[in-house]
Amino acid sequence: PPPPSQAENIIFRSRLPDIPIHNNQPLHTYCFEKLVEFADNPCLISGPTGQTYTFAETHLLCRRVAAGLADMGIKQGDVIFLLLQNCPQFVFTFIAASFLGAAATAANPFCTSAEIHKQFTSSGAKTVITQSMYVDKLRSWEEFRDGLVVITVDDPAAGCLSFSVLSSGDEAAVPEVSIDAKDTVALPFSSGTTGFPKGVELTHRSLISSIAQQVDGENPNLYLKTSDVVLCVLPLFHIFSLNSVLLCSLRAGAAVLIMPKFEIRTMLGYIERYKVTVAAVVPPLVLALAKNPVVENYNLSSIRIVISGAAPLGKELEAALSCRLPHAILGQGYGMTEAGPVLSMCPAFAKQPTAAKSGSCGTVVRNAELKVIDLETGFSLDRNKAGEICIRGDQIMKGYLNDPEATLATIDVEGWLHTGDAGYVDDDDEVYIVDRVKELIKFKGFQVPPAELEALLVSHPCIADAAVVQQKDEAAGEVPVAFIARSTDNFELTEDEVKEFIAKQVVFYKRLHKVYFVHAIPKSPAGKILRKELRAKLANAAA
Ligand code: 4UV
Repeated sequence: PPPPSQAENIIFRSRLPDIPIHNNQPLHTYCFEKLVEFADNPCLISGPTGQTYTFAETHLLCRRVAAGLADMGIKQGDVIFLLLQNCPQFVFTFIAASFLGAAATAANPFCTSAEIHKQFTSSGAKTVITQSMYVDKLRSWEEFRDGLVVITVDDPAAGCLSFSVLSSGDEAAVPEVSIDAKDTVALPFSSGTTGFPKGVELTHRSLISSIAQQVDGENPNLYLKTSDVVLCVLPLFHIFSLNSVLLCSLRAGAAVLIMPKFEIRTMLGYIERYKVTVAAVVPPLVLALAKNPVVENYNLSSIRIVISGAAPLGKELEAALSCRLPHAILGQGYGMTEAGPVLSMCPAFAKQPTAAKSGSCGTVVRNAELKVIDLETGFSLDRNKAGEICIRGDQIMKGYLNDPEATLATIDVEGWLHTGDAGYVDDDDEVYIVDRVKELIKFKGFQVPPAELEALLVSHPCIADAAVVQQKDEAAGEVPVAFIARSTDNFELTEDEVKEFIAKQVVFYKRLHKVYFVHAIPKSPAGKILRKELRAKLANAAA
């Protein structure tokens, strides 16, 4: 029989009133809508070179690169592959794709050749924009041998083109395309609540909605000023940095200080030199800022906002950073790639700030609905009751690329996106995350999909069955550990051999930290791994 239905959903909304959001335009038009107001202000600052591009120059370069891509045959609907550390060219190419009605997908350049290739084929990308030091990761691909166009932003490696073929395009010759707000413009990869990484279709409408929810209106939830300098140290291939750092700054007229990679002294030096005012960080970075003794040698007094996201932030850590940065507002954003990504944001970041409690992820963004559902019944729950967090609004993804089944499992027929996060909303509308009920493991905020590691493990001839779950870790938040059932006649397989077998095939943050040998992996009658049981085993062992 069909389950009994609930008469009415209990829905939570922002403390801030809804605003008009003009999300029926292309993303680049929206981002540069107020260009004339701050055309000559700094837009992108390259940390290593100090080179600064004004908003006008950035806009011009985006159009030139769009024309350059068009000259190379990139058309509306195509996908461009970015394999880059943070750099200005990432920005030019991403926005250029928007101009053409194309989409960009970006991968972590530290990934292995095989990992990158998976995303490349699954995204259907045509052209790769990268750095010469990563080209070796592409050389073994059949596509490379068959003439794949690879463009490098530095001196081109053999068989590659220089970025100047794009940046010397004729800005007056950007093809006119008619872009539908429901067209995909960004294609980040995420494993969501289950399985392998999938292309997340974020449309012009979703991203505009998400940016507007943060920085638009009389009283923006995340108040960015034209005088702000926003630290871009988190990787732009991840949605947190792409959306809340880059795109929000473009829209609001704030400067973005681009750092190719994290190194504590370099970062502190930049903060001091460029007078960074807003820092988007992940909890391990909060740890470094709060505890590393070198911090004492730098003047960080320019920082007025620190946004932490992508993983849980402990209260003690937040308090420790507060001591170091007494003048800054510290708070969290809660995001999920599929949700566009921001679900909630600290209300103390608003132009007219309201208080947020330590440990909370802020309040749900405006122009959106959030509910908390009972994990068993699916019924929505009242305040202070924990269940699965669901979100609805124009900002959420269109769906997973070429995967209607996974889409349907994540966005229900009423348009609610199910996050796989367990949490509650308190009496002050603040959102708290208490657990993750999906498979996903987060190492320093990086996604580690267990299904991927399990598939690799069972490909080993001595492994009969495997399950990967998270174990709590001081430095990384969580680390992946494996439970392994050996094939009966191969009992000599050791922990180190298993770790080594995986380490060779994956990016550093997916490496196994521990291997537990078991007789059998606990499964439900339907054959699903009982991850809760395994996680409980680890928790008991630690206690
Ligand atoms: O898909 P994803 O890798 O996406 C993210 C996005 C994070 C943010 C945070 C603030 C922003 O302003 C923004 O633009 C993007 O992490 O991983 C999604 C999962 O990460 C966990 C949670 O399990 C999500 O489903 N997570 C994200 N933010 C938090 C968090 C948080 N503040 N506290 C606890 N867990």
